[in-house]
Amino acid sequence: MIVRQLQDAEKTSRKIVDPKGNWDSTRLLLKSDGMGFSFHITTIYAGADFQMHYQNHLESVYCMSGKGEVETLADGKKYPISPGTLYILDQHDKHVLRAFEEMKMACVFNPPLTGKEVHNAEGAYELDADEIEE
Ligand code: 9YT
Repeated sequence: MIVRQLQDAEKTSRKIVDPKGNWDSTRLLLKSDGMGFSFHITTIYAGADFQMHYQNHLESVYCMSGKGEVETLADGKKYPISPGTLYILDQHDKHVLRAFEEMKMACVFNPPLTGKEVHNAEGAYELDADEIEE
């Protein structure tokens, strides 16, 4: 069994700060743990308004605190986010996330992140070299 404490992990390289200033994320469980998914505690900063498109990953996001909304760009639908909301990007949905106040989220990625990923120009994370099919 593996046990980790968020407060400890936040003091290590598990905590990644978005270079664009929208979020930080402490990646508590990673590909190297061999679970088939990764698990992160993400803070979305108040006023953040940014686009993501996880072309290479599926992500589920559970809101623990704060308020905001997520908009799917294919159909322009906006979904309010408050504590208790889970949104599931099962279609690799291109989306915009807005934080009306700071939000704390629990995020799960499949395939799992290796740990150092930040968004590329499309708002996606690149795959590890061994995950790319020829
Ligand atoms: C909700 C979301 O995707 N935020 C961006 C950070 C991501 N959760 C991560 O890398 O942990």
